[in-house]
Amino acid sequence: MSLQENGYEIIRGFYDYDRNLAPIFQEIDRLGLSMDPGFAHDRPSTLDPDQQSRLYGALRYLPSLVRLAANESNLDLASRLGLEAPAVMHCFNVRLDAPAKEAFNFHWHQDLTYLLGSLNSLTYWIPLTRVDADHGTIEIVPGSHRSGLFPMRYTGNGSPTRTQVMSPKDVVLENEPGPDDETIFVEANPGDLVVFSQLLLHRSSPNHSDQTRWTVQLRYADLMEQEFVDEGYPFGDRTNIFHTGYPALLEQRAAPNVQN
Ligand SMILES: O=C(O)CCC(=O)C(=O)O
Repeated sequence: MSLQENGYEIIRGFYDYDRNLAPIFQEIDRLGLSMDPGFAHDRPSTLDPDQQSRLYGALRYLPSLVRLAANESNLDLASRLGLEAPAVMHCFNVRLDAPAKEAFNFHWHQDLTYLLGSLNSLTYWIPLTRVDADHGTIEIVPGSHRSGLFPMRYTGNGSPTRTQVMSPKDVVLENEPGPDDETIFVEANPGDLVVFSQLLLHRSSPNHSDQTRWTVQLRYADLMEQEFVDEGYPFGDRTNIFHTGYPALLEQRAAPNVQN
């Protein structure tokens, strides 16, 4: 199976646009219009930076997003992909990437390093608009999930405390993928689902088009995975990877001659 081998899979036409995705835009437009009478998700944004940041802060609360996260088809798929007891991680969000704005782009990272969850947890990356190298997308390193955790360090001062919450900017890889590494710019349309292991290396790619790129990120962890249970179900809203046994566990797994 492609997810096991490559660390990602693109399932074309997984969502019904009108039923699953359009309600998200309806709610976004309602919010945006309450800030600016000229707002529409498919028009260049006229929001000032403060409004933009308030809109961004509100997106994670959209009822349509919560419904999508808890959608039975998502959970069934997670089961088919090997999660014994799939659970929604409460970090779902909508991303907006305006043309030529790169300040919020994520550099190379593995989601597990800042979100935690189970070692087999999955990211569902869902385009609400076309994604490709022109419109902006994610660039991924196929198969990178099989190498375990890539050496990385905390970018803040000293060591992170146990309750330090992190985002991708708080950790940096010791060695980022270079020109010799095979990477792919994911190409997908609204309705398609991009599923990947939270260990897959990926980063944001710039939006060169004149349209906003809209995407949803959902994550599913496995409540029955023994390592997740043993670690006390760690989640990135209250601790960070440096205070879990995950780095050591993943190093052991990646070592030659160790059976996974
Ligand atoms: O959509 C993007 O540009 C990156 C999203 C991402 O890497 C993440 O949510 O972990």
